Amino acid sequence: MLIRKPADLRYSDVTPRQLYVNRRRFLAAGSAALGAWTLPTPAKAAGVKIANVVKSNYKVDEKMNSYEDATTYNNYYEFGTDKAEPARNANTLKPSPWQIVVGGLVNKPKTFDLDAIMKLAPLEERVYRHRCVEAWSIVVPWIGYSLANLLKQVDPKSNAKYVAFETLFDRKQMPLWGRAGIELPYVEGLRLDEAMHPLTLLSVGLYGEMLPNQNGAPVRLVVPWKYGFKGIKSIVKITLTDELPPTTWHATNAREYGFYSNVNPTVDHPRWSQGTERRLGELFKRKTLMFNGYTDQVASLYTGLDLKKFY
Ligand SMILES: Nc1nc2c(c(=O)[nH]1)N[C@H]1C(S)=C(S)[C@@H](COP(=O)(O)O)O[C@H]1N2
Ligand SMILES: [Mo]
Repeated sequence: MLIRKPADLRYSDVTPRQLYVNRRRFLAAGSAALGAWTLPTPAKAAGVKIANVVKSNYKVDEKMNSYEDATTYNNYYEFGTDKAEPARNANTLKPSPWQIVVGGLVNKPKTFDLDAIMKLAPLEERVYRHRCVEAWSIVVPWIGYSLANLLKQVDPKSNAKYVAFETLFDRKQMPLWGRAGIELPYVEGLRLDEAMHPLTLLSVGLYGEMLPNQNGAPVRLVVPWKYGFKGIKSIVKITLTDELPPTTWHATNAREYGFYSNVNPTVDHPRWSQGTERRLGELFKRKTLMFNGYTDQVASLYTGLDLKKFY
């Protein structure tokens, strides 16, 4: 494989998936995929291969879910609240051109366009467990890099304690927004040390390809030791702050969803157990692991914190 320095990587380095690999998906990607030198047609980034991805050691030793599982069973309320709806409805989202505005308590506020995001750090493939608070889970080969790479570029001020994230909210691109039943834009937040943790992934792709819209194109978060809703999709804004940022699910129902939302089999949701989960594609439930199995890496972030109180 041709290896190039990250600085040489361009968003336009993405190449179309070869026709014979999966004709149906290629057709879904549409005619834009025929022009390898152009940006993919906005709504059709799915099926577009990402070049120069390095394999990461962050790889769980479990069977991966299928591309089908990961891209047809989704939560993206802006495009419908049923699991099958985002895959059907998110084609109205335009993931290009795209910008993420990064500011707040930083010394070097900066706006990143997609090209800059794609080449900011070497793109890695990381196979993570991802567990939804609704007790289903999935193992996905994500593509991206540690969010810390981006945060370091804006140089957080010493009084910055939290990072707030915001999803795009555009009624034209999200015509079903009124059915979401949550306040929009979707917002999320992390403590700064959580955001700087190497496991916290800024993701631009999965299964070797750019993120399909329903998975949060063109750039989303994956925080594998927390419930899936912390993995905010289609990010347009990142703000460093000294105050606990509002988070969508906490704002919707504070009793049921906390700020931390670490995967914790000993703290049940008020309406169901968090002790077990169903891996998509499997018949029998499996035990949910503390911090979703990432205890060795993240437990030290929470020494002295009462995880029942700070759920
Ligand atoms: N903007 C936005 N981000 C979101 C959501 C959403 O509804 N809107 N759902 C969250 C939830 S509940 C989960 S479980 C994950 C699902 O990610 P996936 O569809 O890629 O598996 O996205 C999270 N990010
Ligand atoms: Mo979720």
